[in-house]
Amino acid sequence: MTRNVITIERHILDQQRHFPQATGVFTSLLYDIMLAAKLIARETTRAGLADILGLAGATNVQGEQQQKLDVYAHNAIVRMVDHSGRVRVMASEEDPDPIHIPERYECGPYVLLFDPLDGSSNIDFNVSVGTIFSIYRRVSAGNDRGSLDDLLQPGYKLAAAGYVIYGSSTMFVYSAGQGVHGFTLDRTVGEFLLSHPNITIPDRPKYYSVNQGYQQYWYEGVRRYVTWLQGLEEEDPHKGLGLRYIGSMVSDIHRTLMSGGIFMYPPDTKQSSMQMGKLRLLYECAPLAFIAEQAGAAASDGVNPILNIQPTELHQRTPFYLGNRDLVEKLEAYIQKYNGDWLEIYEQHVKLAREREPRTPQAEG
Ligand code: AFP
Repeated sequence: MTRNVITIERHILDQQRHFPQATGVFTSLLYDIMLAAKLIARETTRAGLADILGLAGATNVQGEQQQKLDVYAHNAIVRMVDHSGRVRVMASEEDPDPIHIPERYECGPYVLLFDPLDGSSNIDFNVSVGTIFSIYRRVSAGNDRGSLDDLLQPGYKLAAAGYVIYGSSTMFVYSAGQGVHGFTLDRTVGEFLLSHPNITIPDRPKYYSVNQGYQQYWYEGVRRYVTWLQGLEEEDPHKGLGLRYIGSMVSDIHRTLMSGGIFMYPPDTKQSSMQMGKLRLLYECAPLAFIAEQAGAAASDGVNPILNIQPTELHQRTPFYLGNRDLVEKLEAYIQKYNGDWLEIYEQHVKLAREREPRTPQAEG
C-alpha cells in the first residue's frame, strides 16, 4: 500500500468535524444511502443472470414476476431510510407523489430526493447505470410529515448531493459542500475506499457529450454551438473536441468531470414535451449541478444556472448543460444569439412557473 486507506465512514466523520454543531444525523443519513447503494450494486452486477436465475424483470421458478431493477433500487433506498428518524419526506423519480414517512416512525430534519437507477434502459446491454441523490434541510414549519415545499427547493440550498455508478467498479461520489470526493467499492471487504479525493474538472476539455442523433431537431443555437465544439465554425476554427455519449447520465457526467468537456441534453422540436428537454430538474440536474460547481465546473439550463431554478413541480424537466465553465458560458452566448424562438418558449415556462411558486410558512433557522 502506498498511501493511507480511508473508508467512506471515516471520511464522512472527518468532514463532520468541520461542523461542531453537527448532531450526526446527517452523517448517518449518508451511511444509509451508502448501504442502499451496496445492495443495488449487488443486484445490478447480477442483472445479466436474469433469464438464468430469475432476477429482475424475469419470472422466477414459482411463476412470480420479479421486481425490475429500478423498482428494486427505489425500494432499497426507501426501506433503508423511512424508519431511521432522519428524514421528514422523500421523493423518487420512480414515484409520481411525495413519499411520506409512515405514521409509526419518527420524522427527522432532512429531505431526500433520488433517482434510484438512472439509465436503467441500458441494463440489458451491460452499460453502467447510476443512483443520484439530493439532501436538503426541511423548510416547512411545525410537526407535520413534510410538504411539497420541502421537496421543491432550489439547488443552491442543497446540504449534500451525490451519485453512485454501477460500472466496471462501483463508485460513490458525493459533496457536502466541502469539495467532491469519490470512493470505490472494494467488494472483498465490502467497503467504499477513498480513491478520488477532491475531484476537480481539468482546465483543458477533452470531450463533448450529447445525443447527436437528435441534431436535426435541435434549435439553431445548440446546432451552431456543437459545430463550434467540433472546431468547424468558420469564424473560429480549432482542433475540436472528441465525442463520447453513453446515454447513461451518471457515467457521462462522471467522465465529463474527470476529463473536462461538456455534457448536453438540449430541448428539441421533435415533440412538444421536449421543449424543456428530457431530464428531471430535481432528481438528476440539480444534484449533478451541485457536484459540478463543487468540482469547479458549471451547469446551466442555457440561460440561468441550474442551481438558481426554483422548482414548481416534482417531475419538472429542464434543458441541461454541464461542463467547463468557459464552455458553458460560450453555449449560453450561442443560445442568446441564435435561439430566439426557443427563448420565447423559455420565457413562457418561467412565467408560468413563477405563478405556481410554493408559498407556505418557513421553519426558522
Ligand atoms: P433511462 O433511465 O430511461 O435509461 O434514461 C436515461 C436518461 O435519463 C439519462 O441517464 C441519459 O442521459 C438520457 O436519459 C439518455 O436519453 P437519450 O436516450 O434520449 O439520449
